[in-house]
This record gives sequence, C-alpha cells and structure tokens, in this order.
Amino acid sequence: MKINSAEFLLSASTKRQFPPATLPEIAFAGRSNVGKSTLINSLLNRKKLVKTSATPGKTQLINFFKINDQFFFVDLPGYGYAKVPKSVQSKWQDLVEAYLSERETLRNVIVILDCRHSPTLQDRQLLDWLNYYERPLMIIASKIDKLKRGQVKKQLQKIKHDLSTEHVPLGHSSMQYGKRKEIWEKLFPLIEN
Ligand SMILES: Nc1nc2c(ncn2[C@@H]2O[C@H](COP(=O)(O)OP(=O)(O)OP(=O)(O)O)[C@@H](O)[C@H]2O)c(=O)[nH]1
Ligand SMILES: [Mg+2]
Repeated sequence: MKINSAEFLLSASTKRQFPPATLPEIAFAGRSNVGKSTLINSLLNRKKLVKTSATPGKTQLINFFKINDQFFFVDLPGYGYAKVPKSVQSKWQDLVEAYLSERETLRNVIVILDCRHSPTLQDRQLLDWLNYYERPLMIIASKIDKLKRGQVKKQLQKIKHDLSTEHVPLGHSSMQYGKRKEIWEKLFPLIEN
C-alpha cells in the first residue's frame, strides 16, 4: 500500500467527539502494551505518527488517523492495566464498547495479543463481544521477534486454542518487516470505498 498521507485527526473521550462516519475504518484493540500503536506506525511506515511507550496505558483516548484521505485507522486505549484506576478503566470500556458496537463505518477490528502471554479473560470477552455484534476481526500475535523460531508455531496454536476461535492468529513483529504485507492484503478490500 502506498501511503501518501497519514495524519492525526483527533482524540475522542466521548461519543460526541467521534468524527463524522464518512470513510471506512479499521480499529486496533487489545490489552495495554501489546503494541497496538506500534503496529499502526509499522503498517504506515511512520516511526512517530502514533505515540507509543514502554509504560502500559499510553493510549488513553480513541485516536483517529486519516490515511490517504481514503480511510481511518483508529487506535483504541488498551485494557487490563492494573495501575489505571477502575473508574477510568470503566469509562474507557464504555467508550470503546460504544465505538465498537455503533460505528457504522467500522470494517474490521484488529485484535492484538502479545505472543508470549496466554490470552486473558478480557481478551476472550472482547472476542465474544465482537462475535455477538458480528464485527469482522483478525487476530495478530505481536512481538513475535521475542520468541525463538521453534516456538512460534506452537505458541500461535496455543493462543488459538485458548481463545477457542476459528480465526488463525497471525504472528507479527513491528520491529521487523513482519507480516505487514499479509496484513495489508487483508485490509485492501475492506478500505475500498
Ligand atoms: N520487541 C517488540 N516490541 C514491540 C513490538 N511492538 C511493540 N513493541 C513495544 O511494546 C511497547 C508498547 O507498545 P505500544 O505500541 O505503545 O503498545 P499499546 O498496545 O499501544 O499500549 P497502550 O497504548 O498502553 O494500550 C513499546 O515499548 C514498543 O516498542 C514488537 O513487535 N516487538
Ligand atoms: Mg497505544
């Protein structure tokens, strides 16, 4: 995909702040620190478009990015970080749920997990919930560079099994070229107007 332009559009803390639903959207969801924001930068080949951090809880609002004036990438706040107060987590959850259930132009949710960790209850709940709302999704197991080559296949199978999903997780590393090409190939048909 040739990226001619990629710009930060806005951050939303309430539904009313969402931009008008005019273009196809792809959202990035998952636990805090799994690499959602980094994956966006890696797909767009931009190092610093989206702020990332080694400290979990970096993305606290729903951030909309406009790409090629053609589609939006939507970076969601991560869940499951204990240091974020419960009241704040629950506010995010309401906002993210409202976004995921209501947004008409949302074409796919990229669910990201850290390949080294077992899926959590919240990961499974997210998938159940997306299935309930019949949202198309793909699963990416991130940070695959942290595994030994021989471990990759087994770990991906374990994640699939633990999630009891029919979706086959794609192992990706944003530190390397990873599976960018495969991810874009899945996204192309979804972002055509
Ligand atoms: N080794 C490795 N590190 C990664 C990869 N992707 C992300 N990271 C690192 O993981 C940390 C978290 O990345 P972020 O992209 O900020 O994670 P996030 O999911 O957006 O986190 P929140 O915004 O807190 O929800 C950063 O230190 C990244 O450099 C990867 O593929 N491999
Ligand atoms: Mg983030």
